[in-house]
Amino acid sequence: TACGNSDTGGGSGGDKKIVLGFSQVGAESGWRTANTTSIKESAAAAGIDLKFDDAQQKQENQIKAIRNFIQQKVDVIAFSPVVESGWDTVLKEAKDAKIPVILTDRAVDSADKSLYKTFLGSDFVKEGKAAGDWLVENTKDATGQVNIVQLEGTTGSAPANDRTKGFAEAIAANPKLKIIASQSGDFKRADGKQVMEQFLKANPKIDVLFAQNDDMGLGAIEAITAAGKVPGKDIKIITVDAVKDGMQALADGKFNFIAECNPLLGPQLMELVKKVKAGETVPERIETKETTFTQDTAKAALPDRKY
Ligand code: GZL
Repeated sequence: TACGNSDTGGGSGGDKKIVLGFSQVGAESGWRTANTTSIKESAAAAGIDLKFDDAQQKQENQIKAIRNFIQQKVDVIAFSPVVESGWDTVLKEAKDAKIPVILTDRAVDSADKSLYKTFLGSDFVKEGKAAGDWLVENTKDATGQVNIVQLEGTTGSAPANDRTKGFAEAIAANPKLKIIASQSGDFKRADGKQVMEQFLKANPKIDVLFAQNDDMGLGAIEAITAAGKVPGKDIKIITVDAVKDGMQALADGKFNFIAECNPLLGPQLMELVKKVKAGETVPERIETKETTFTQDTAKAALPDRKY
């Protein structure tokens, strides 16, 4: 018989492209933009046919997108869940349709680990702990109470839950450190500014801001400056992410410390997609490598930052 290309699907050797359905959280921050770019560029480089959906930070849009991917019979589904809970039903539908699912960036709280093949992303508790450890180290000589305000990420999201947890556990080491106000700024610059304005009105003495991403910290700088205070001096600012704008603020002395959260997950995701499509086993958890920055190390690192 003719030995032309049999239709072996997207696996190795087949000539059909792997089709990946990806549901993205939205476009809320500099981190998200960099993450989306990494995913799109890596899919193209890997020869993977990417179906990309932006959920505008709404869980119902992500569920709709995943159902569409199931209808389209994509080879693999990957997504960054905007919140931790409420995924079991749609993930069971993907499992019943025999479409493997990969979690990237954020986790889900499903007890049933068979609903997804792997979770590729950062350890957000560690990021919160790194922020808290820096503050403990840098307030050792404080005489009175150190008043902290906290801008939390999107309510119900894994990064907000876990950064809050990691930070609180770390600062318990110094009883002078007190979180006097904490509220979500939804990982957005405008919301961060608004909430910081409220914090400033309600609290005459604020010593430290922990913003759970750079964008909310950058919004807060506008509010702090408008209130006649000096960011980085009158109010110390600690953030997470280390996107370019945040690293610039750190180098300029307006931020004091950043715990990096690496958004460049694209290349690893595409390797996992190929392995999962080929039926290979993959580790159930792959933790992103990342570091932290001070004002001095930010100045040195800025010229080479990719995002
Ligand atoms: C973290 C990611 C968070 C970033 C924010 O992995 O989910 O969402 O820290 C982004 O900047 O909006």
